[in-house]
Amino acid sequence: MDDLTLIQIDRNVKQWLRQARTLVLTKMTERLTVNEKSSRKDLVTNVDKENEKFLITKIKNYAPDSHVLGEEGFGDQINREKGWIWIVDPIDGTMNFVKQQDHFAIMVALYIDGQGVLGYIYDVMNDELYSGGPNLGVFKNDVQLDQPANTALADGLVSLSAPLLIHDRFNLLQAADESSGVRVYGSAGIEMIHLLTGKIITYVSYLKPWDFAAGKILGETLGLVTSTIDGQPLDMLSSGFVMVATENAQRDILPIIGQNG
Ligand code: 2AM
Ligand code: CA
Ligand code: CA
Ligand code: CA
Repeated sequence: MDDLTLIQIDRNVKQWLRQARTLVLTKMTERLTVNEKSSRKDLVTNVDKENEKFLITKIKNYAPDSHVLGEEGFGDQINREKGWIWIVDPIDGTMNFVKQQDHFAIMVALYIDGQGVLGYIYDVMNDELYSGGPNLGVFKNDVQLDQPANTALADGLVSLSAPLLIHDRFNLLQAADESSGVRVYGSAGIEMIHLLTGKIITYVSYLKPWDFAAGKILGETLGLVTSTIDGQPLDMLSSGFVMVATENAQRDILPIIGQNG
């Protein structure tokens, strides 16, 4: 794909995302319909669903041959990486959305034949859109971001998902203890933004494709490494324990993971 086409797609996606943000902000002023999915800690609202439908309609109108993987199920069944695959998380951090009306993101990613091309993480309440990909670089709104420093574990803050912390999985508490400290934001998208801007140096969580699709593209563009928790390559269509980190932090954490069960 030539750069001109890429820039045109990028411009369109940003426009949809701004409209999606307005949709979410408007719907937030009305009463939410909140339902449980797998548990009382796993919520979905009418806004998640309406925003996913909105984004899928925009994508399908613009690029009808695309396939869309959406968290709330309004997209397509996808079992191979071929072609244009868009991955949509209409509200990432739904618990934060419901309880805090803050700290949530809209995320979109475009993969072509399995390669990450464009990624978007929109911090709705701060009106900060992180966007880009390997051919464009990474931007916070209109400002290009530099690579974050390649900080070692001992010198930076790490983020672990609450379930991993609470249940002390994979010996991660020791890794956390060897860092400068732990921060937990409750939205994979917001954690990714903190990685992109160098505010944290590692994020580990159980994630599904829509949770990490955009962050993987943006993070790798800025020299961060994304892998499974044991350092293996991520399959973009599978769920699992994911680590996003600076190269040095990953090097420091991998030997700690899994020690003592
Ligand atoms: P979500 O809000 O889009 O569901 C913290 O909960 C982070 O983990 C959020 O980014 C959330 O995304 C994601 N997540 C993935 N699976 C989850 C689950 N089963 N329950 C709650 N959050 C989940
Ligand atoms: Ca969810
Ligand atoms: Ca999510
Ligand atoms: Ca979601």
